[in-house]
Amino acid sequence: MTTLHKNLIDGEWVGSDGSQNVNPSDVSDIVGLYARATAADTLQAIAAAKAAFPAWSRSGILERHAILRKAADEILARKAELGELLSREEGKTLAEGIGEATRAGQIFDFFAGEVLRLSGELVPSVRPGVGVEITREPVGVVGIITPWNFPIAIPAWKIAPALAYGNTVVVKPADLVPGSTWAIVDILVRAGLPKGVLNLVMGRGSVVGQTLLDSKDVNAISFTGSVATGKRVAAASIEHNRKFQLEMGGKNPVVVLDDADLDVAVSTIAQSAFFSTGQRCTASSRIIVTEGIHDKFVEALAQKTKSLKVGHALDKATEIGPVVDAGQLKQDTDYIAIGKAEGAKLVAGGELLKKDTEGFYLQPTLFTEATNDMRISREEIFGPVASVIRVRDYDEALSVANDTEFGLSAGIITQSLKHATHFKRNAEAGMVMVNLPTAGVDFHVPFGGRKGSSYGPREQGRYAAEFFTVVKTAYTAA
Ligand code: UN1
Repeated sequence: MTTLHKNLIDGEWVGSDGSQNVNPSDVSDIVGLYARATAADTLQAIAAAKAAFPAWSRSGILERHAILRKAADEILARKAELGELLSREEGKTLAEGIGEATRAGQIFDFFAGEVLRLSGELVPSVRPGVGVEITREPVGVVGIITPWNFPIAIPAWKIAPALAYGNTVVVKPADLVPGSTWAIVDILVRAGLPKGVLNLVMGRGSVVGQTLLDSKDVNAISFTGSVATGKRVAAASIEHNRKFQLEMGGKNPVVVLDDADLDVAVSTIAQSAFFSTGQRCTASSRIIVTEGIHDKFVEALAQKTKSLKVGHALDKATEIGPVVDAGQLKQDTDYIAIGKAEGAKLVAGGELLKKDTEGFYLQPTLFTEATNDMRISREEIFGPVASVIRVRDYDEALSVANDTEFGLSAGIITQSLKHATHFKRNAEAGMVMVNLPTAGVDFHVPFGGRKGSSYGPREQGRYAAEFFTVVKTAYTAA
């Protein structure tokens, strides 16, 4: 019999029935049974977080440091097992799963350190004899809503800073991948978190997510997911005068100039367009290539794309795992049909694949001769589908790169210092990558985008303090 993984509310594991978490590499493999929270459960979780806040927000820094440290140690010690769980529930390869679990451990480690580095400023007042202290205080109850594509790293990079800075949390993981979040919540509780500080409510967005949005007791929401849901988080949060942070989508450009090293161009772009099955908001989806290198590059990238080994996520030889589920697969194949109908040329992939196990297997797909006004160039596909847009020169490349509603990550492959420097300054994106994939970021520096990709302060690194704290300015007469 499969054990039921329950929700955590006010320090108690609760829930009596659950739904099955299915492996996208093999739909006959049930990863586990996970409880479904109701609206009433979610309200209880919020109430528990609210009740736990006064004590936790005043807890000693060593207590918070020790808990986060211990969690980091356990995540890192169990990275192989957690990575496997992640790959089973999400479908990215085992190497990617273990890499992501490692990243989660490093994030807890980083924020354990940040707890010990909390500081403020002491400033002289303009009035003699008066002192001014500027400090940061926790925000309160933080609602965390996470997507399915990074089942452990994204929950980690929201939960760790929330707790480090003294907030209490209600976390709702994506319905498709509850297992990884359940595992880190279990680890944190055993590491010594007091009851009510961290609450886990698994279930549907329309029930659990909506209850978080509607609650006046949720003081901040950190959300990563779709543009449509992000807009609802924003509207509901304005209503409650609540802080919110959104990380939504991307349509990330990578520019390849005539002077690019061809091997670097092909390997970095294959990596950021297709690895993790292209299911990253940082994935390269618009490959903007200048005339002189275009044909040579397209031929090499098409060949590389065809050579990528698609298969079961846990098979050691697999380079590209399955798509996460039937719904996402339909979205991907719909966009492939749209690309063809729009007149883009399909040069690699595009077909569903049959494997020994029944799963959502799709060949990595490359279009060429795309234009920037096609839907495949404007809308986020969120699958292993990328297209090449031919341009005359650097100036046209930059203007095409910036001609998008999104602005998360932008890349350039060039050996020219002049163009790399100009691109770093002029790309309208939160992150710029020179001779590197647009996806795959460090865990200790700010993450986030501009324009339609993101809203609010940056996530990760020291900059996370901006969202997870509020500033207080205190004046004292001597
Ligand atoms: C990465 O590219 O390393 O949902 C991270 C996403 C992003 C995370 C990307 N929030 O794809």
